[in-house]
Amino acid sequence: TRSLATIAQDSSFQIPLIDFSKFISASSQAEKRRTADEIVSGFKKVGFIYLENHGIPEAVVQNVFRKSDDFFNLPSEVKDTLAWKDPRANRGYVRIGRERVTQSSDPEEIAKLRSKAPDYKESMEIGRDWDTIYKNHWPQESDAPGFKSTITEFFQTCHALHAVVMRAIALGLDLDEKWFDTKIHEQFHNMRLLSYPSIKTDLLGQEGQARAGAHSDYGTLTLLFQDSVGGLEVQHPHTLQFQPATPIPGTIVVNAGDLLARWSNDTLKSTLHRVVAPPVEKLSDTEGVIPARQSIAFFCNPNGGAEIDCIPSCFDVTRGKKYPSVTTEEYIVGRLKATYD
Ligand code: AKG
Repeated sequence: TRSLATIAQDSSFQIPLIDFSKFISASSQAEKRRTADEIVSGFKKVGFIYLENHGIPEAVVQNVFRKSDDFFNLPSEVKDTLAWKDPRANRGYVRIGRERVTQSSDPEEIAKLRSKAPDYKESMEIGRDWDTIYKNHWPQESDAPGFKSTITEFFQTCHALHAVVMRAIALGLDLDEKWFDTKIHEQFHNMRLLSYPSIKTDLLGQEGQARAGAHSDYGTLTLLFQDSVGGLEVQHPHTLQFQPATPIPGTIVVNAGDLLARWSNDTLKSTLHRVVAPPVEKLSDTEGVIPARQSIAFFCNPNGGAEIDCIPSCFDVTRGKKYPSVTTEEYIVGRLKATYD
C-alpha cells in the first residue's frame, strides 16, 4: 500500500495542459491522434484538462466577461424580472441563495443544505436562442447594450469548439472521428454566466459555505472560462484532497460531466470540483476580503432525445455495460430539478 504522503503528491493527478492547435491544425494524422490520446488520457485520469491555442481569441473572451459584468451590475429589481423558473427551460437569472450544487439527490437534504449554506454566487443561464419552446430571459437592449448579441454569438463559438473536442474524444476512444457529430449537433447546451461577489474572508469556509459546493457536472463536457482570481479546486478521487485548478491565462478548463462518464462506461471521469477562497498567498493584501470572481461555464449536452447507451468501444465481453440507456433530457432535467428551489 502507498503511504498517504505519496498519494497526496500523486503526480498522475495533474491537470494536463493540451496544445489544441496540434489537433485543429495537426501537421500529420499521427500528431492529431497523439493529441486526441493526450486529451482522452487527461479525462481518464483526472477528468479535467486545460486547452491552450483553442482558437477563441482572448479579446472575444474578455468582451464576454465585460458584458457579463455589466449584466450583473444591473439593479436587482431588473435582474429579478428575468428570474429562472423551471428546470426544463433552465434559463434566466438565479440570485444569490437559490442554488446549492451538491452530489446529494435527496430533496430534503438539498433543501437543508441550501438554507444553511447556499452557494455564494449569482448566475445567468442561457440556452439555445432559437428553441421553439423555451425562451431566454434577455434584459432590455437599453439596459444591457450588446449583451444579447455578444452572448448568442459566444454560444455558437463554444458549441463549435465543443464539437471539435468531441471529435478528439471520439478519435482517442478508437471511434470514427465523427461518431458523436449527429448526436450532439442540436445545441442542447446551457451557458452559465457566473458572478461571485466579494465576501469577507471569515465568512467563506464556515459550515460548508463555499462559492460553489463540491459537485460534478451533468452533461458531456464543460468549457470553463475563469478570471485570474482563482479558487476552483478539483478532488482527487482516492485521497479526497482538493487541488487547485489554477487559472492559466488564455486557457480554457475543460472537464467531463456525468453523462459522458456514463456514456463511456466510466472510462472518462466526471470529477468533483468546487469553488472556494483562493489560496492564501493570493489574499495577503486584500484585508480580510476575498475579491469578486467571474467565470463562464458552458455546459455541453448531447441532443435532448439522444439515447445515451454505452459507447461501443467502452464495453466488451469482460467489461459489461454498467448503466441502462437513458435520454439526455430525462437525465439532465432530473438532475436540475433537485438542485434549485
Ligand atoms: C459550476 O457552476 O458548475 C462551476 O463549477 C463553476 C466553476 C467556476 O466558477 O470556476
